[in-house]
Amino acid sequence: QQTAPIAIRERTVDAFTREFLRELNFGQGVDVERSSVNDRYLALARTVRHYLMTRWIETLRHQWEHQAKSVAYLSAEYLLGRQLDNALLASDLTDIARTSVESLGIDFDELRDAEIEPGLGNGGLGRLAACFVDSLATMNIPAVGYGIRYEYGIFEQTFVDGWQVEKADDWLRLGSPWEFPHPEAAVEVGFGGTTEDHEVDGEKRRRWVPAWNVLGVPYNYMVPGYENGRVNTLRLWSARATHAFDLQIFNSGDYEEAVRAQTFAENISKVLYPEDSTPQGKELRLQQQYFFVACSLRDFLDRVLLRGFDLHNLPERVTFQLNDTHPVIAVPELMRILVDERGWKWDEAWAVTQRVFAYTCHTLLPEALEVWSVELLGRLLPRHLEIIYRINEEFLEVVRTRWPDDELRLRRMSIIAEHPERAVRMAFLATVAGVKVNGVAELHSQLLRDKVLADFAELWPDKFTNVTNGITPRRFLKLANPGLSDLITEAIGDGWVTDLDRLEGLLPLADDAEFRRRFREVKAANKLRLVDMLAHRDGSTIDPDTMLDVMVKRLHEYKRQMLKLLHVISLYEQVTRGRLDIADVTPRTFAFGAKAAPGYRMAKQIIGLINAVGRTINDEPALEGRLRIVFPANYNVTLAECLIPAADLSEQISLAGKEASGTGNMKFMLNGALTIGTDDGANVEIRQLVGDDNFFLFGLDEPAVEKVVAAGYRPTSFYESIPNLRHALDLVARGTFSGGDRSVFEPIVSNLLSEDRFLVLADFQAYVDAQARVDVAYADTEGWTRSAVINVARAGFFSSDRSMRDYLDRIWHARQVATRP
Ligand code: 26W
Repeated sequence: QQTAPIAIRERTVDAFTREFLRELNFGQGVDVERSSVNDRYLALARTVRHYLMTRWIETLRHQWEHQAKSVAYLSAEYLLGRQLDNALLASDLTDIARTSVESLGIDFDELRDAEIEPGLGNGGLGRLAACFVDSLATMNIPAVGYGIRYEYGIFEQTFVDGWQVEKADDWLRLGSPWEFPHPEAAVEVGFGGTTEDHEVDGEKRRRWVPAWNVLGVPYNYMVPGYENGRVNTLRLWSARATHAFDLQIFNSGDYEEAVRAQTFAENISKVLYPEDSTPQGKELRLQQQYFFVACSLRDFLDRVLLRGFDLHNLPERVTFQLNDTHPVIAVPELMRILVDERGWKWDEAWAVTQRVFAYTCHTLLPEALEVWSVELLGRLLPRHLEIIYRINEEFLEVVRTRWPDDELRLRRMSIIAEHPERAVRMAFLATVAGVKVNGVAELHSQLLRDKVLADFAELWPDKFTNVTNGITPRRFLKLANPGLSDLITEAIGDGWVTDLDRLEGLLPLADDAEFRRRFREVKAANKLRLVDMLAHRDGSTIDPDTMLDVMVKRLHEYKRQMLKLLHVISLYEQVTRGRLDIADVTPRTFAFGAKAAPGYRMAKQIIGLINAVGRTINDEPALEGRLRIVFPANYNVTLAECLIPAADLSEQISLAGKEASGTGNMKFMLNGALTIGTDDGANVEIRQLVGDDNFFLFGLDEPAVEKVVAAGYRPTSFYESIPNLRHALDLVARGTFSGGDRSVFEPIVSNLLSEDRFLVLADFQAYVDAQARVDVAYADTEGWTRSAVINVARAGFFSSDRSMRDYLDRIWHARQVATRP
């Protein structure tokens, strides 16, 4: 006999208000009059939470009873963005909540703005995970997201004299109404120690005797589906010291030492590593990875066992999707559980392990591929290292059978690299263990097959597949761009929110002058909203009547923020030297948003230069109202939601063959910006969908890049032969943007002139030419709007719902299960 969950409260303004006041009084201990904005925000969040709770409980119960196959998404990052708006949207309570709160004389928008977004991710990979859990819930797919509850998320970026300075992101400081801790369900995780043989029922077995343990406390987060009554779970783990530490205090009498040990344990989930793409091989990072993966596997397997399932059938119960290599230590962990703890034969365990993991690769940069030194792995996870060695031995046997006497190939494919030090190649381990390996855009998957993992693709061609990334239309259209959402809904109904292909219905309206006029009206209103937001946020002013040209993403040389900056510098140089009439320059606002990894020197230099150029050109009277740079600090999901809907031009200008997919490109397209971009990542697919007339393509493609590099690339030849490029670089070199001090930006200039790894100079002219085509197109207002509408209409493919369908069909083979009729 089960008790029904407490029935959902009446969906009326009065009921909502009663609940809100109860939360203020009983939850916060204040009355309305004396409540702070934070009190009110927390009460509002908890009120909305109540409405979702019944559905959450029902979903969990249903999942338990239904026994359908689940997806367990393992990701070290979830870049969630603000939760309140999304929860209101999913539960269709936005209007009720607003009316209710305003009836009490409270500013609703002020409460929404009080929320600090959980920035538990770096960039693309973390945001993708957040979009995926949204789609899984909306599509009624039994799924759980596992990850880490970092106490400090991605750092808060500030600028001091234009240079990036990082501040700790204390996102939990005002309380966190969206999480549900379950300390009673904590899981123990071991580290260090030794391995040994022992006997169980007369049989020899291997076991691991860890030297120290920590506890993983699960914190559950609701992941509400869009208006479908389903609420999935995101379970993030937080590290705590075990009671063993208390005992240590008692025994050793060294209280301080024992407390230090406790702090040590809790360090594991303290802070998100802010590097995205250059792994540092830091011990704590490996601890984080093993910590969350061990907790997650234990948690999931316990549930499977509790329901009485046989672990031999695990592949029918779950796929563990590995979000890049960060969770790959799960592979030896599952083997250890099955072989050491449950006494399975190696082959039996490997047969199951090989069927439950699938691996998504998110990069092409060789330096981004994680490797862990054997020394470190052996010290931290000695049993896992033994297991990895055995997996490698058996794998190399397979290679040897297929290619006898091919020593070179063996060395190339070995999971253990020998140089520069013995190290485990996590991407290879994932590829060997995974049922499937996927890239994140067509081009990327192709390059994985042909280059990065070519040997493996030759051995197992069927293992490789593609799933092009996607974005959730709930957050990135419905929430971020209410004006455009309403216009679309008026034209084609509201089915697009869960079936984004319906945007195709807008195609005929690209030729409708009245629709185009209203489309522009929306864009103009979004610009005003941005002007307002920037003025409040950091006091910067922008002119809403100029073209808004936006490049927002992590700062990385391969993404080539420098290419865009050189274009701006060149315009400045030509105008101030009188070689270009300012009247002939399309008025533009160049917007940048980018965080640099704190240890990435060149990236920080580039940020310094963008701000320095900004100061110069924004102060130049000749450019007043014509050219302006804005670089709001601390680009994050919240800022993206305001910037992207206002954009006219989307900059996606990475060197071809380097950006795995990009997802920002999709967000701009969906919000009616046109793209200037290279043939890279998902840009390729965007261009195929909108056609060459509605996309500004430029630059070398991937094969051409290969050729240029193979022939021995010489950046100086471009410097010498392109006067405008030379003038722009000379301006930087001469200290024009650094008060005459030539040394400040010298590293940037000399790097571009000597190495220029990402061919900025080689693509400069093509980029400038493409920008000239942008100017011509923009001058034709009607034509531009038409292209923008076509971009929106063709964006359906990039819904993360479609990505989920592809994962279901190609990798997971799980089914959708409706919680409610
Ligand atoms: C420190 C080690 C490390 C290495 C790589 C940390 C994080 C990474 C990520 C894979 C970087 C990342 O976010 N990659 C991006 O993933 C997006 C989602 O698939 C793609 O759209 C981007 O193109 C890719 O750069």
